[in-house]
Amino acid sequence: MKQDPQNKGVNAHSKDKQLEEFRMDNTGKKLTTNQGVKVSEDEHSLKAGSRGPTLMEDFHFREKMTHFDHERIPERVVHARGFGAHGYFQVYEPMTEYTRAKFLQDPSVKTPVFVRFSTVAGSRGSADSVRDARGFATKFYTEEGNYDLVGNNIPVFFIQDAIKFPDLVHSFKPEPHNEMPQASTAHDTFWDFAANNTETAHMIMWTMSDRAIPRSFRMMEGFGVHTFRFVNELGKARFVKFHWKPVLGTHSLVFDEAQKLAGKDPDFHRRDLWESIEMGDYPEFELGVQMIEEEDEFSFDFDILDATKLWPEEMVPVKIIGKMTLNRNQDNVFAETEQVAFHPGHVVPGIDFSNDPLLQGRLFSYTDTQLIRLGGPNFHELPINRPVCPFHNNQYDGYHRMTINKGPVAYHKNSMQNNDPSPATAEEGGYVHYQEKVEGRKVRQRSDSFKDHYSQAKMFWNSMSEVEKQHMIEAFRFEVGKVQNKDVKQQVVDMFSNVDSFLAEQIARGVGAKVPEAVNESKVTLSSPALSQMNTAKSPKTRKVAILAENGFSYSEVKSVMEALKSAGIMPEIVSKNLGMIKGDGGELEVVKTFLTSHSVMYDAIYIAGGKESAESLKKVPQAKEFVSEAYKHFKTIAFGGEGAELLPAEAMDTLGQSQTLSEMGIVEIKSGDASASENLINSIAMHRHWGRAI
Ligand code: HDE
Repeated sequence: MKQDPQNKGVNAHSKDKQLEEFRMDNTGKKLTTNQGVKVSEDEHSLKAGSRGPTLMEDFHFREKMTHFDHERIPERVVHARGFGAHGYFQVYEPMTEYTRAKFLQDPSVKTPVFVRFSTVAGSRGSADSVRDARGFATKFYTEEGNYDLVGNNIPVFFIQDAIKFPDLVHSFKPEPHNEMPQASTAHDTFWDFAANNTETAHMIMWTMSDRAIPRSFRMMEGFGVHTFRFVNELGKARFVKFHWKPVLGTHSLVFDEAQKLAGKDPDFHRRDLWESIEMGDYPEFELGVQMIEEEDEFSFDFDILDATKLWPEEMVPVKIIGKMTLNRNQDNVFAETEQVAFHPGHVVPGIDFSNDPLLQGRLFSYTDTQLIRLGGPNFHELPINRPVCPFHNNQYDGYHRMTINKGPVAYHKNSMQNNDPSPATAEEGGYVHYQEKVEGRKVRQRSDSFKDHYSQAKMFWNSMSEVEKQHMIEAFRFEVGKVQNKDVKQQVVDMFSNVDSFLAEQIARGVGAKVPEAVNESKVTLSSPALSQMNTAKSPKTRKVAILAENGFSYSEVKSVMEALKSAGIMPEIVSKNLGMIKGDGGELEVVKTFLTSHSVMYDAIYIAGGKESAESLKKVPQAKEFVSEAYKHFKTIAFGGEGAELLPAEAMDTLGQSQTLSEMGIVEIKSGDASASENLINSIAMHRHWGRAI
């Protein structure tokens, strides 16, 4: 493997170029063994007679079978199900004042990145749309080495000290005696852990909110969670928290839809990511930082080292410093998504750690887990993990070593090799740890400043809209309702009465527990508008619309709506009873999905085409009616042309003709020749969901 000796010229293509040396294309090639010997036959093992036993000397059979037998590696102990994509990152303006990190200096430099999105609890084959936190891990291949920002889509964590991580994970994974349930916290052990470890309260509020069922990886925020440090050239440090803000805004599914998707399309999120990149709709995320001066470390009513606390954006503004664009799908999921090895300890000069006890423990865990998962200490040599800058040291040998290190010297200091490879000074780019003064007795204790478990949980609750609060109540009722142990249910209700008495009462009523009498709810009145998804960016771009049509549909109407949608960056698809062409009055269109191969949960909006004959035949298809009623139930925009109105659900029919109510309800009438109709539809789709229809 060649390395760029000058360490120059890292650009958006550097990683792609490096990976190219490892890519293998079998087209037009002869089949060989791994030793390169051409194979003459690949369907029959070598036998003593056509009905006789297989012979040991069949090296082709043995090699093929042995390799197959060893194809699997252990899945990640958490975040097992994930999906990656390549792209690049560009800073908007030099960050010299705050950090010396080279990739944050020059706005003309495109630093290659690989991102892996994941769920946390489920196995590698579990469904994408489950209620869970999402991992959002980014590897920046910078000219100074790899920097990993290993975050989640939730800004806080369940626990404060890493030593509790194995307990937390054991509680939410399937229960060991019967290995149920898969990819879900809706079971006794998780809620038992929660109620007996009340530092979980804040993150549970997030996982019971819509944040835990994102519409798309492309529409969720990312957070570094911990407090890190930026350190500039002069050695001045500031505390920093990292944020990713999706350009399309932060949007969620509704729970019923998420649950149905888990069956209808378990690959919903990876398909969405893959397809959007294939179509050139590149996902974009802006990088933001919140910074706190070292001297302000104790100016807040929470401890900035406590990972169960966020820094309210209204208090500590998020400075947007750059943008990441994901523009290339991986070539091979195993080689890239599965073998990529992230580690929050992979930092570059200018980025340093804090004493957050959760972060400190992570700094141990990630390399340790790669050793078992990737089978030895040389996982940094795997193509996806290699830095794009040179790397030299005296670490030799080990399983699967690929580098051929030359010469007899594998130690430092030495005279035989002029002391090479030699340490670099800070000026030469050497990593110098921030010289934080530390003093203290060795104690197994947690700081008193970590003891408040409820104030920010309450702030989160205060920040939700009424609709979001209702969703949370339903999520709690679902999850705690699945708990068998009555005592655990009561403990959970009692715990959340410390957050909000109304919430606790609602959970209690739903799960058959007692409404707590002695309520000790948090007195916090603060709310943070940034936490509500109602205040997010709205865009119609990349939304998917199902057009329901049958023979006899109104061709000119559908054609003009389709064109308008496409030019707004929306993806329309014709859904009908059968695949093939359908005839309208004036032309034909191709059906790409049927009521069997798709479902309304796979779309953001639907449009029932006008045309008497089309509407008549759609009415005879029960799945077509279900398609519409489900879209209605999931608060999605529903458009109709002419007779298409006959498929609208009864509640929607009642409002027909009252144009004000119609648009509030997200129902759009397409009148032929009315140019504003398509525009109304596009605006309605951009709203994401129409909560005016709620409850
Ligand atoms: Fe992780 N975490 N984690 N985690 N984590 C892993 O590393 C761990 C935590 C996160 O796409 C593991 O390579 C400990 C917080 C992501 O490959 C493991 C603690 C956050 C991913 C591990 C935490 C994360 C992981 C399993 C408590 C958000 C997937 C496989 C101290 C900031 C990365 C692996 C990928 C994966 C340990 C808590 C994010 C076992 C001990 C907080 C996104 O090393």
